[in-house]
Amino acid sequence: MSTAARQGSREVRAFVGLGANLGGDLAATLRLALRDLRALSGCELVAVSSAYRSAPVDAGGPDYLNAVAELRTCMKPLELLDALQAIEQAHGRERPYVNAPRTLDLDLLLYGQDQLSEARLSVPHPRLHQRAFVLKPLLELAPDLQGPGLPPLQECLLALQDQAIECQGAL
Ligand code: PH2
Ligand code: MG
Ligand code: MG
Repeated sequence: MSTAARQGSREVRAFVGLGANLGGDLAATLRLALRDLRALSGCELVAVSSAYRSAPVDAGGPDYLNAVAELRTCMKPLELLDALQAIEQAHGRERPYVNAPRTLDLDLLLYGQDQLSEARLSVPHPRLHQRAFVLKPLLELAPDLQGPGLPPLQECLLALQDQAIECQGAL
């Protein structure tokens, strides 16, 4: 039995989107972020998608490199959000305006089948099903995945053919 199960806390399958479009070697940044996710107590890094390059969607600046990580966690959603934001800060994240280019973005995409709508956090991520840079790596890890309150994700991805995205291989 895992420690979480012994202590009575629920283990949840969560997915985190990683993105970067500032600061030089984007793949190196994402690898360091994965190292930081691996080091979180209360989280196990279960799987990591390939890295994907794409132009910014609804934003400006250089191309992004994105990936998705699957976690098994006994952290509560806001606790996990705090941990993700601390990692972003450690990588020099600044927030001058909405959708500004960023050294590192870590988004909590899904937290089991939970639906949350709080001031700091909406889960599933509200734009998850409208973005190929999220769906492509997410469905690479979990092709049959469905999110609570979301339309069928494979169909959503098919409808986003206009969002060009290029697989760059393993991180
Ligand atoms: N993130 C955004 C806005 N636009 N576009 C791409 N391609 N990748 C991103 O990660 C991204 C974006 C806001 O978080
Ligand atoms: Mg984001
Ligand atoms: Mg974010």
